[in-house]
Amino acid sequence: MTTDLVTYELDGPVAVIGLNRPDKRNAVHDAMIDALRVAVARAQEEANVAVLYGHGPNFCAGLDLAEALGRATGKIAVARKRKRHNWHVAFDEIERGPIPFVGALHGAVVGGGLELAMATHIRVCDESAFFGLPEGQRGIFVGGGGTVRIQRVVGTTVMTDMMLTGRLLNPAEAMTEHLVRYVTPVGGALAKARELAARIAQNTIETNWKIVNVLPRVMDLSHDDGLFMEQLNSAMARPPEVEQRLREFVEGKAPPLQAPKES
Ligand code: 1HE
Repeated sequence: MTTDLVTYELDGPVAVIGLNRPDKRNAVHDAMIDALRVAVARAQEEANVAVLYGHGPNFCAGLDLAEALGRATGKIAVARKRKRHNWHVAFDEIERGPIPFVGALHGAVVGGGLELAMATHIRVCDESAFFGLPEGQRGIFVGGGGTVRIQRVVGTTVMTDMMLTGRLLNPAEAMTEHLVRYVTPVGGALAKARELAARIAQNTIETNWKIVNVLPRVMDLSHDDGLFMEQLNSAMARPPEVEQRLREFVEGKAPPLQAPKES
């Protein structure tokens, strides 16, 4: 298994993971998923936060359509048993793992590329980014968790439009639809994502874990069950880290609140 398809760098508490198949616009084939999972697992062991970006002029052109054609024509064997989809496993490992991920997006963020981006917790794009779901044009359907992750964020109306018409969203529209939270000038997404990641790394590991794991699950619960889950988690504050953070504030030693700039 090669990991060259995905680059990995550890910058203090921040792991920086890059999709590295720019000649194919970082299209995702099975080997890329395997390499991504290796990088994600490593980041989850040794970093407090991770950044995910794409090498070359695009974040990711989605499913490798050549590999998909190979499967459709029987040139590439399909597994005899129906296992859990490897994209679902890989993207869940990102979204529901121990550390937050910041997505740095530019150029094409389409199809499975958008599904992958939506597995990250905060998304930054630059002005070159465009967002789309061209599955309808390709005769296929979303398969990387889009029906769950994208639909919950943008709503059924917007996702249906994107899929039926193939409409591309620009960064301003992506911001309106909550696909991204920050827009930078061209070339600025990775630096902004690293800046946000460095800020997130200052939180306790425990609270970051709760933020990325409790919030999406509470979204799926009823009012009562959601409040119960919240109570369980807020009661589960772990000393001594929490004691130290509270003491810093009470003794006037905590840094002031800071508001990250929009871009
Ligand atoms: C690819 C892929 C790919 C590029 N699979 N090889 N995704 C799509 O429908 C998007 C398909 N890609 C594009 O529309 C364009 O490539 C881009 C807009 C992303 C970039 O355009 P451009 O002009 O910069 O590059 P290009 O000339 O189109 O492509 C460069 C090379 O990358 C070329 O290969 P080459 O050997 O001829 O140089 C392309 O074939 C190759 N390439 N995109 C395979 N996607 C689990 S369900 C998820 C379902 C989906 O993701 S559907 C959406 C699929």
